[in-house]
Amino acid sequence: MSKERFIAAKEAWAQKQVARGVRPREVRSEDRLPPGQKLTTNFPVLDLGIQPELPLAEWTLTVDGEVAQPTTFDWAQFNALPQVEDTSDFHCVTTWSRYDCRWTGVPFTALYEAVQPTAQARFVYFTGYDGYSTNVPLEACLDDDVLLATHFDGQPITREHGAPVRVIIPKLYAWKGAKFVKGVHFLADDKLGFWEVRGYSNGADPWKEERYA
Ligand SMILES: Nc1nc2c(c(=O)[nH]1)N[C@H]1C(S)=C(S)[C@@H](COP(=O)(O)O)O[C@H]1N2
Ligand SMILES: [Mo]
Repeated sequence: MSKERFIAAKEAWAQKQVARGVRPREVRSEDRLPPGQKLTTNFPVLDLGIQPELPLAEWTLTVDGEVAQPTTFDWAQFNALPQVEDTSDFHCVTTWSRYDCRWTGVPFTALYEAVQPTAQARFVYFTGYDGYSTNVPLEACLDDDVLLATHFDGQPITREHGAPVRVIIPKLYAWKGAKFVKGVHFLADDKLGFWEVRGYSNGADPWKEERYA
């Protein structure tokens, strides 16, 4: 399937959800599974039909915008940043959740400290090598479970899951975490990403079922 047709099909699906009036529930789930989600033990792959091949020798991550130290990291420089491991649950808006995903990588806060955002920075706009983008309030990125992950369950992240580096923001639906991350742009004003301009909620809180705007 061509990229355009694939995206069109995904958009149609999202439109249908909006048309059906998929709305947050009245009562918030009390357990670990957010409302409207089903637990899965496998790991589905969601992408735009492109899984870019990114040799580590050519890979870079550019961090710029409202920062004192705009920086383009190569693979070695990126891996020289502090590392953490964090286990978290993964919630996709298409209703599957996966528990206990063990990620290793650079905490977002380490990147933040490296580039020194200005007082104007309030939003983060992430881009991927596949043309993807998504936007998140800066405050949400500063949680200690937010990572630019290089490893999943102790192994380098596979290509289909976003190699070599993907963003993980466990408290939001997974579309807010860019796979194949290429750029992290600190912004004063919010700028909607790929799915956000196509009707997905900008809030994306699974516990509030913020699926579609
Ligand atoms: N670059 C990029 N990142 C992306 C996506 C994408 O299509 N491209 N899809 C998002 C969506 S909708 C989800 S649910 C997760 C899926 O991650 P997975 O394929 O590892 O399950 O990645 C998110 N990040
Ligand atoms: Mo998703």
